[in-house]
Amino acid sequence: MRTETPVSVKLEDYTPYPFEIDSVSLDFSLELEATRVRTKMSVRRVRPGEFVLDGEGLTLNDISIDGTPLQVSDYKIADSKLTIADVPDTFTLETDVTINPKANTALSGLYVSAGRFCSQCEATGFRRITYWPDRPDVMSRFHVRIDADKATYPILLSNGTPGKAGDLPGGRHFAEWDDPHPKPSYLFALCAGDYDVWRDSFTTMNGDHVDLGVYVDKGQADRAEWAMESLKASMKWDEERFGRAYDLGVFNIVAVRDFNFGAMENKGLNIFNSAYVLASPDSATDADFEAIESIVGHEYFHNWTGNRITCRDWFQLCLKEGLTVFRDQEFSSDLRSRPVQRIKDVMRLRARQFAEDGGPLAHPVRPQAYGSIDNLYTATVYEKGAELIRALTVLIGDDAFNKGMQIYFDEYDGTASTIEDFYSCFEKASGQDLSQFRLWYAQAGTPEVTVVEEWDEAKSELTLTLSQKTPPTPKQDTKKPVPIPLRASLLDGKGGHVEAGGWQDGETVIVLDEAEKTVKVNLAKGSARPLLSINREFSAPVRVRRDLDKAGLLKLAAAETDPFNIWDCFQSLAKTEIFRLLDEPQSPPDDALVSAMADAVRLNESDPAFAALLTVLPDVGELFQDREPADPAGLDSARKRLRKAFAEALAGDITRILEQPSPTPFKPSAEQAGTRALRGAMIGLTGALGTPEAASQLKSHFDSASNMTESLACLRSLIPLPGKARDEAIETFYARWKDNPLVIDKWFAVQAGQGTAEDARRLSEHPDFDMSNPNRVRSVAAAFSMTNLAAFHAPDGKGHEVIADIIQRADKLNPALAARLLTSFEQWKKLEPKARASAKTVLERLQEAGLSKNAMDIVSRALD
Ligand code: 0A1
Ligand code: ZN
Repeated sequence: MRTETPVSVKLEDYTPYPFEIDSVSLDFSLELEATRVRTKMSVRRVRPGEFVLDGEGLTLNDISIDGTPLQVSDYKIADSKLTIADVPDTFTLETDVTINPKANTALSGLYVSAGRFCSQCEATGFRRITYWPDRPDVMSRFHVRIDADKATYPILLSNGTPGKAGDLPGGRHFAEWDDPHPKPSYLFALCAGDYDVWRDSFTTMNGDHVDLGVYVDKGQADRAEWAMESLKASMKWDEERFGRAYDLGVFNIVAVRDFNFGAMENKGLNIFNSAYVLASPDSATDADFEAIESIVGHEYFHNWTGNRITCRDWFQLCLKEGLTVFRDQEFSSDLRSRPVQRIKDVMRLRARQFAEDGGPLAHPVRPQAYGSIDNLYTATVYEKGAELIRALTVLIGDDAFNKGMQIYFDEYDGTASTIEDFYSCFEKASGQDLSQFRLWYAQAGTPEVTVVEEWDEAKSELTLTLSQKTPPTPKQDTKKPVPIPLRASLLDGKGGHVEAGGWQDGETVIVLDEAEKTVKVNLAKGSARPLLSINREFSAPVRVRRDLDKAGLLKLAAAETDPFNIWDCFQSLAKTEIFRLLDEPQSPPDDALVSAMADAVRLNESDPAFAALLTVLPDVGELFQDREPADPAGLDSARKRLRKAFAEALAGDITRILEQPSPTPFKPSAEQAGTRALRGAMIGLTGALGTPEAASQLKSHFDSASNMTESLACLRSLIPLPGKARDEAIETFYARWKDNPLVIDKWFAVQAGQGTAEDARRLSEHPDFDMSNPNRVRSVAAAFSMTNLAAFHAPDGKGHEVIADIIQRADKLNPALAARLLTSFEQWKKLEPKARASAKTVLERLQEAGLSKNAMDIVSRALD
């Protein structure tokens, strides 16, 4: 048995590095199985302490100080660290190591994807390339020289701007790259191979010229156009919104098929999962175009929030990630529809982060300790981290927020900073003490806010009693109150606002910063009782509990002026109705509610992207969070009954909308995407009807679809409808796209996302299933375990077994991937007894069998 119980790293143990390394030269001689890396660094002592470097899986050929080779007795290599006992105060260290990129299946460090070299160094990949103090607070100027076989690797890229290049004997060539900006090692990047390039340029607001390139597989350059457009839009947006320009003459993006995450913000050389670069109208959905735009933006925005100002240590990860997610969400809101973007962001937050916060893997946005850094790239750090920045803007106002950001950029440029540094800027800008707000970063769990209203008719006075409570989470039993900024408004029920003393334009921000708070609002004598709209635009990441019944919620939905809250009222109504249908399996869905839901869709048809969101019922993952013990299969069938009734109520509209032609020629614009989103919603509802006629309509729509959004929507809707139409669609789709891996990923995912455990197993045995490719593994395993909860958590335990088998195989190659897949078990304690027992057995079996450090960290926390 192999049990690598992770040792925990603690925030309180942080000590600064005793040395500074002003500059480093890296010399790569690329060979698939034996790459030589020669490193030369100028080291300067700045405080007392040992000279220790990190290094993992390196074969050390030579090591010298100031040109004198070290003897084996001069240094120690143990536990992935190289320690040199006696070093001068200033010296040059040279190392020469050999690494094997081809054998690197973990995709961390330097590895090979489709015969080309690429690197991934966040968080601790650089130590798999050379010996180095691999921590973000050691920042250095990098000079890189790469030599390689010219015919196989004609393009050699690294960070910064290109220097000398030329031919070498033996068919080899070399290229040099210089990055003038000091950076931590996690931002180092190298790519080498044969690519096609989509080129363009950008002139910054300072008049500087920037050469832009998107490097992709041969023959695919035109599929990089949208990524390039998104990059230029991002560069312009950061100048206009935050006054920040790009700072090098070159910005390159390289797309790779094998990548553990979405993309990586390496300085001047972003490396992307090809799923977030390549797009063409026939092969990419609107969701793909939107994701490319937002991820290109995200990585570009890191140039200021992450690269120029980086993190002191990995506990501060949210400093760059939460802030950069906030920035990319704002970018998408400005380019597309703000309310639609807000709803999508909250859907994602509730599905992923609220679930995480409510289970055994819950952790604060800035934790005090972690077992494995790779497992800290979570929805809590990213999504809740972004919500906290948004809540800060509500708390201190946009002007103080913008001022604080400028202080941050100006005062902390070139540093490795902390959350405290960041908040000091907003304290300066707003004059407010934000120490209580920072508690949000230290406490895990989603606060629950209860709102009780009392109306005094005689005094025309509304009394609001607001209270907050954050449930216990692992190692945190009690919580202190946090400041919760709730945007609020009083509605007159006729589409307008009621003027209340001190509320500007009918709106205010109530800051609930105690366990309980009472707010009295006095209205003009004789006023009718107003309706309260609260947590408008989802101003704080909390669950709001209100004493509103179905009639009250319907009335509020009709009176609401905030699109987010309109959508949210219907979400609450649908949720309550699904729970009722689960508890009363014989009872039909409530007609009045269903027709109100259908009316809301019709009423908003002029904003089709918003109307499409009104057709989406809360998914099982979200419903799950409110039921203990949770019965995913029961919730799924109750949800399907409501969805079928909803589809029946919209039958005429479905036909009418789908009879109109899809917009041509295809453009990935927000406007066209909105139209297609509503059409896609109608295709989805056609599937929910579940009749043979529906299946044949879907099949004919599938056959004539002119874009991937609709083609995939039809395929998705056909999957749960067994029969010839479905089987033919599955086959035709495969035959048409078998040479396009990104589309075949979708083909796997739609089937795994709606099939049984047997289907998931069959897909994992398909000849195109590839354990070494994270996208393909996720297209089966994550689609099944994270979006198909009824089948994954089936009481017979078969769903758990199939995923556990995939995880065990994946872990041997790629621990970060396996650990991420394991998080799908995070809700196991909430399950009904049979599924709960099966999940426990499977987790214990995995623990017993022995797993990587990353995977063990998740399993042991889940079982705790
Ligand atoms: N910083 C990247 C995310 C990322 C993290 C780790 C990676 O490899 C282990 C790769 C990417 C981002 O926020 O986009
Ligand atoms: Zn990021």
